Amino acid sequence: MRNVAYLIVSGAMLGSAFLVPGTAAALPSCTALATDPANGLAGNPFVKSASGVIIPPAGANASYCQVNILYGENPNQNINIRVGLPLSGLDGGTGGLQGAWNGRTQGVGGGGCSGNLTVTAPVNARYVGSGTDGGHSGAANNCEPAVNLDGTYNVQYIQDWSRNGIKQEILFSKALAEAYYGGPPLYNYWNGCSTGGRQGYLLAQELGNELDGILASAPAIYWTRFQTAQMWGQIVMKDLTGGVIPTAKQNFATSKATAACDALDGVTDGIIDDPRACTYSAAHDSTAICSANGGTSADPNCLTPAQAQAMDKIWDGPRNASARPCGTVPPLSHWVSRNSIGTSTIATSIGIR
Ligand SMILES: [Ca+2]
Repeated sequence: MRNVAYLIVSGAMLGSAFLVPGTAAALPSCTALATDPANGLAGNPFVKSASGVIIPPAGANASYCQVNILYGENPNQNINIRVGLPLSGLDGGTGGLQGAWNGRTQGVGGGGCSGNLTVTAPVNARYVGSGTDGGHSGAANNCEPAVNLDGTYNVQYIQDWSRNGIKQEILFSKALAEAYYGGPPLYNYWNGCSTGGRQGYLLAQELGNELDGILASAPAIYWTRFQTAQMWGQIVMKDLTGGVIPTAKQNFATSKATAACDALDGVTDGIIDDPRACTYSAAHDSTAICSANGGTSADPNCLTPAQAQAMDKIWDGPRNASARPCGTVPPLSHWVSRNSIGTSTIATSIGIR
């Protein structure tokens, strides 16, 4: 309700100066956005700190007004929010509907467990751009603080990262745009991929009335299945072979599977359209097994029986105690096993070297 009330108060400014020449002097400068209580930051009990500064042009990046906010409703909540505003007419902006602004806002999302405080792309396109660190400013993409040392969940961290940060990001960006330019945005958008896509889904569910359009690319949602499948390949390799199957051997196995199933979709193009239709088994393919291990392959990347069995299980995906698939469909492990991720980032994250 606090945010709703805040927006209603800001709404009193509707149409007061927006696009009306000769009244710019009544509007706040970039600096005043953070220092004048009329603009919603100074004096806000949940704004721990705020600043507004004009960033000079740098290379291809346009000059803009950068507002940084540290938001928190308790000592353990510390959400950094950045709003980049193309310069208003008062601050020297030109070429837009008001100053350099195109009249729209665009919130941008993060990836993995990281946030995103880079707003230059939307700002250069004349949007009011916004981002948040999701409440954690530590090492980039570090999910570990979500679980406390005693094994309990860090609920503040999880809630701030999953919903609180992006919701405040949107609300502050819209309110600051209205304050800075003297009128409300014409349209408000969200633009995110992976975690940013997931954030788009969250915003649609919980803040849908505040946005006109949401670009939720490759949304990383349904984590109980998604992350189970993402770790599946590494777990299988560790259990069956004691470590990572070298990438070259994974690629060898992939080439065998591709050769066996490529044509199932009617086009021999090196792509298996639906991996679920492929019943190829490396463990049952003697040409994939090294001759030294009972197979017929002399290829330097041939497989041991354990490696072949592991590849089969990776392709099959995780199953629960009832042997029912319990990962994403098709299993993300299909994808992981065909990428270097399988032997680097994720493997490292669960202790495989
Ligand atoms: Ca094909």
